[in-house]
Amino acid sequence: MQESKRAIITGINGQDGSYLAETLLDKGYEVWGTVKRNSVAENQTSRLDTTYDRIKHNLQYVDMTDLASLIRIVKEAQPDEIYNLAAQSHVRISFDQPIYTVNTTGVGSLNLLEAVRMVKPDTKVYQASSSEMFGNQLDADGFQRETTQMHPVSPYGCAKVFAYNISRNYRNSYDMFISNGILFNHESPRRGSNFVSNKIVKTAVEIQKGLRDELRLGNLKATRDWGHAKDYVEAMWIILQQEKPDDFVCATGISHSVGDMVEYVFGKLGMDWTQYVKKDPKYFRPEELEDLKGDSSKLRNLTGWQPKYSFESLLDEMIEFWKTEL
Ligand code: NAP
Ligand code: G4F
Repeated sequence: MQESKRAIITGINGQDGSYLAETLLDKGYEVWGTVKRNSVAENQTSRLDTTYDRIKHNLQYVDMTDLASLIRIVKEAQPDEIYNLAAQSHVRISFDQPIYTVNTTGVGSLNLLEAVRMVKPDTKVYQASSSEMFGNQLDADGFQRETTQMHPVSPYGCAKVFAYNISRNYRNSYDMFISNGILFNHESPRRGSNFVSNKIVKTAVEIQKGLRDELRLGNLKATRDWGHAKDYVEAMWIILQQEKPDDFVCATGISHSVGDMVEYVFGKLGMDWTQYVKKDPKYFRPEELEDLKGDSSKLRNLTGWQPKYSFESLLDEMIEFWKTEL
């Protein structure tokens, strides 16, 4: 019988890490994961309820800024695949903590590549790249794709461009299997509640239940191409199963504004959003990425990947989650 494949997920307790752990376990993988030390240990595995019993012995404290801890887990796990998802992933917060963001999200990815190169260079590596790397650059048809120039507009975007480029450089220099998934925004009930989707849904449900009386937001005009994290972690796995390492955009191809999202969620809950939503300068960014819409033809044509969730079914699932949770 063939032995099961072994994968490490950095940032396994994040939104994507938790769904990817489920996906890989379902496919028969042995899953290892990294968590970062936190003074309140109880909350760290809150997204791992469905998988914890199967992975608890393979969780290790690792910080992306600590090369030694990365070397240790690669040595112990001897993985076939690594999914590098750990990052300071909040764009607005990257303006408050630019150096930490660059050290974790940018240099941290290089630390991982060095650990792999030193210990087990035949490991396949997935690098979690981002549509934030494009900044405000659009192709003539209004889409971003693999060939679109990258002009990031946040410290987070700059750090991700570094990680993307160093991944390509290691792939070419050392003949390593390293692929970038350039993922557009993806959400779920497990999304951090300071990202706009979960903030809108959670607060709207709280307002409906009489627990709050307003929702304070920044830019309502920005548009994003929002998908569901479950669809996108499947794409991560598909990307590492290709014959050759490469870079792929993953997106729905449909974009909506933050205002559209507010209107849909409040409408679903039977409320007039204009009565509750207030603009707050605190949530505007020093430089904003105005519009994102991805063309993922390369991934779709090569692998057949396509999303199962729509904008509406994604938000419906999030609304149902918060109605039960609150
Ligand atoms: P997330 O929920 O914020 O998860 C990030 C994970 O990284 C968490 O487990 C976090 O641990 C961990 N982490 C943060 N700093 C670390 C450090 N210094 N050392 C070790 N671990 C650290 O993000 P996500 O939404 O799942 O996204 C996964 C990856 O995809 C990220 O790299 C993100 O930048 C990228 N991405 C996300 C999207 C999206 O729309 N979700 C789109 C494109 C790319 P704690 O929870 O303990 O802080
Ligand atoms: O939900 P957001 O914070 O996501 P953002 O900045 O697009 O970044 C996410 O997607 C990237 C992929 O493109 C990832 F790489 C990154 O890790 C992260 O997952 O904000 C979405 C939009 C922005 O235009 C923001 O200005 O919503 C606008 N917004 C308006 N009011 C707000 C708010 N965003 C947040 N977080 N909070 C607000 O109150």
